[in-house]
Amino acid sequence: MATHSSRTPSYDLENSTSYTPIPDKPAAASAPAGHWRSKKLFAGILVSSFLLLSLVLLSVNQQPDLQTNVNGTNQENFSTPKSIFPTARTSPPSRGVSQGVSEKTFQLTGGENATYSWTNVMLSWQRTAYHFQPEHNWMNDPNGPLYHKGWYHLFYQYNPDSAVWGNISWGHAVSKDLIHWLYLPFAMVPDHWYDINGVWSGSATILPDGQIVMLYTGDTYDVVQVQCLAYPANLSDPLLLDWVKYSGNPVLVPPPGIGAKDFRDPTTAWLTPDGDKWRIMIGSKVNTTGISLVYETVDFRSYDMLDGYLHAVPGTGMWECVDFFPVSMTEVNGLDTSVNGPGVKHVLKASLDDDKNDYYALGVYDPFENKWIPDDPELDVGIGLRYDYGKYYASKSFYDQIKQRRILWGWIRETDSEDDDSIPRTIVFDQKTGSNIIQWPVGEVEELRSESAEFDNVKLGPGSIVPLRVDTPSQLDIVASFEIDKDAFEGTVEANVDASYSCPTSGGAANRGKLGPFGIIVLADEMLSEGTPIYFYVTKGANGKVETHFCADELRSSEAPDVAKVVYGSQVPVIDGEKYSLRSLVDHSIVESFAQGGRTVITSRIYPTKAINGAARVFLFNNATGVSVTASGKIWNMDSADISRFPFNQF
Ligand code: DQQ
Repeated sequence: MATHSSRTPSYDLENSTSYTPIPDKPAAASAPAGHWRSKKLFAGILVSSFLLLSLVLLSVNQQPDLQTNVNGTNQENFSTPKSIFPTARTSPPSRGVSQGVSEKTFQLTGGENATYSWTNVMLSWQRTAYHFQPEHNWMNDPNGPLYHKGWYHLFYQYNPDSAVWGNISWGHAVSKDLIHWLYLPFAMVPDHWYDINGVWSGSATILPDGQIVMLYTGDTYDVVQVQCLAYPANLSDPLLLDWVKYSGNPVLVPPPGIGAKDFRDPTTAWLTPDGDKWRIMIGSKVNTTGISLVYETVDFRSYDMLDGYLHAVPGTGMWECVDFFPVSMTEVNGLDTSVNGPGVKHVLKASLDDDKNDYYALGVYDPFENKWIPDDPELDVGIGLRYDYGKYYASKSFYDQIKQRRILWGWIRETDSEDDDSIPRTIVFDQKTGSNIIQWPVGEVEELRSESAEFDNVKLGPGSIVPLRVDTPSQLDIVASFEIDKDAFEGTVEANVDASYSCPTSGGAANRGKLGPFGIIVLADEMLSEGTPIYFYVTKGANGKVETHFCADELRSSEAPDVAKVVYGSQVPVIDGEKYSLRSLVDHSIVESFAQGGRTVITSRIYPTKAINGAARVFLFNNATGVSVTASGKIWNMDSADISRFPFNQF
């Protein structure tokens, strides 16, 4: 029985409406938007294997040319009618670089570019409402996050002139709560010989006496990567408006054996065991081995390089934006960067330039030997776990001394060039598994939750789909848990289970197994010609070995051919007795999804053409063939964040 808040009607099974989105004739594709509301739901629950079959069939062939017929027995019923898709690939771009926004251009496998006639309605919809992004133009990595005198500060790689990377400066914004942001004037621009080609990424260190040290990479006039020091001109200014570049810059140049273009992105500093020196790390590579160099300093002006590397992993290529921080194995709070000792593990993270993903590993840091040893060499940095299995790169963490938590920000790239930073996430060690971290959106994001609706014990038989009513389908916080029917689960074995199941190569939610997929579909249109399933896929072999995968399937996220559409995901640990649980933050073109409380995370960047504004829908689904699934959860509409210029005239 559904329950609900007093503010909105809940998803109510008894009064629910049926859903028949797939026409058996192309002409039905133009049915009025409200059509689906008119049919009564049999026994209160929509169990539409028919529909799931159509989802399967529609998803089978996901080449960018969506008019390709599928090879299914009901092909004439389910193939996408040619007429309902935009055909013009030659129309002029809707918006362009000159307007501060770049067009999407996605390279098809054949090498040619595909374009689509994006309308301004579609493009405007794509701009997020509660993720941080600049007013205009290009942004990339988050830089030097810190908390100072009542304000969270975020700096970011920014091109003031255009919507493509270049002329990299440090944008600057402040927030009281990590959600609502006020833009400030640039903190730093390329104006010295040592950073004239860009004020690249860097990190902040707050010294015990409150001083703030900012280290960043400068790209010199002759394109050499050097490290530079900057500091606030006036520490008593809560907004830290003015930054001074140290007159002795650069403070570090590439050491012998390191390429001039392979030496960047200094970390936050941590103290040596004696507490008399600071150490920083810088990412690099030697041939194809990714490495982290460590330097010691007393004053941040002169440095000694320590012998060897903190760590190196062959074959991982250039390590960008390295990060190194402790996590507690016993406490729930985050740790300041210099903490070490019993009950502490260290996370080493590298952003791999080669594949543009953020990889981390848990390990133990020996500060005397200056070595970090991974707990599991098979899950070493760059070959094992990722922060996020979707679009998420160049992340940086910082210690929030006010709330004793470690907060992580990442850059959410897209195939267009308007980029966002993720909702800040807390990071803790997963004390239940002992083998991964947990990421979770900061609690402050819940300030944006408004009306909600609950769904309780929705029974999803094999091949079923249930619509959930929401008021603002482009801005949602969805929490859902799923239980597989226990007896059916015990009795189900997939003798031929593919031990190498992986979301990216699985074919997506169309690929049916006995125990999955099941989950939610967001940003779908009512005909399900567009939609992004976020789901679990469980495999259980004859030997009883169970694996759970958490995936996000973008294959049908958009009818436009000029955007990337892939299936993301990875395994997620599910401990005995746990339900399968997910949370998805839907914010227009960004969907951040967290499985099992944040053990596995996927950020999708999707560009629907129909499933936008009021036309978007949300569904629960179970496309498993062998088991029923029961779903419960809650959906909140999310307000927009206030992100605007700092109102200097009011102060
Ligand atoms: N972006 C910065 C570099 C960094 C890269 C330049 C990662 O410092 O290595 O914009 O996205």
